[in-house]
Amino acid sequence: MYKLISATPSPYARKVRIQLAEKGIPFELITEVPWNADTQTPRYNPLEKLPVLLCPDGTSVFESRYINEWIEYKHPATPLFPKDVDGILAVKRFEVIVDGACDALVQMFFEIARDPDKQSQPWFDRQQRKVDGALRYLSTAIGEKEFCHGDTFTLADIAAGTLLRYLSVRWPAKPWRETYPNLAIYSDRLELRSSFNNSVPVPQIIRDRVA
Ligand SMILES: N[C@@H](CCC(=O)N[C@@H](CS)C(=O)NCC(=O)O)C(=O)O
Repeated sequence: MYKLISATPSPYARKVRIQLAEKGIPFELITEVPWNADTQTPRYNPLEKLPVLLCPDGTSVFESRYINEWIEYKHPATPLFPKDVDGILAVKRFEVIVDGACDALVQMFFEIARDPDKQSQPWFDRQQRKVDGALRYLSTAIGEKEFCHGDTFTLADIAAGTLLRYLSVRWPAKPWRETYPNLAIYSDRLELRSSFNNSVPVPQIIRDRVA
């Protein structure tokens, strides 16, 4: 059986959890705090990040977007990519935007964890602009539709949905729901799926100093 090294707030890990659940692939969930010194993540990923998918043959797969694609190739049933090339590329475009926004949010999270005299407002603002840009993009691209692409649930929806819920959990003061009511409706609808409902993000306490 697969094992997935995951963290409870991680939008990256949640993408893989949701994909595995949507496809009905059983896996053992291993919950870690990747920022703590005793994480086992570096044993399996030279980049020291989770999620990491541990395969029954002892190999590991890492980098969420690559894991998602790897799973699509290895387990094609219940496809989460469209069939046509243009559709696949359109879905990947959503994934790129969402991962970029999540990366910016992680930067912001650690920027404000620094001692006050070491924090950089211009750096924080730069990251904030990326998140704002991604939300603007998603709001326009999704509009009032049920799904990001076409009329089926794809990896694009998994990505967009995880970003939106991550915002609510880690950055509850950000008024994205008011600014983009269409995204709030879209997110709430996705969260009704059992794959989403069973993987609701929860903040973690980071014990060790990181920044
Ligand atoms: N691009 C990576 C980002 C993963 C990532 O940043 N994971 C965080 C947890 S949410 C992590 O493990 N960080 C530890 C580190 O960067 O040292 C992916 O998509 O998998």
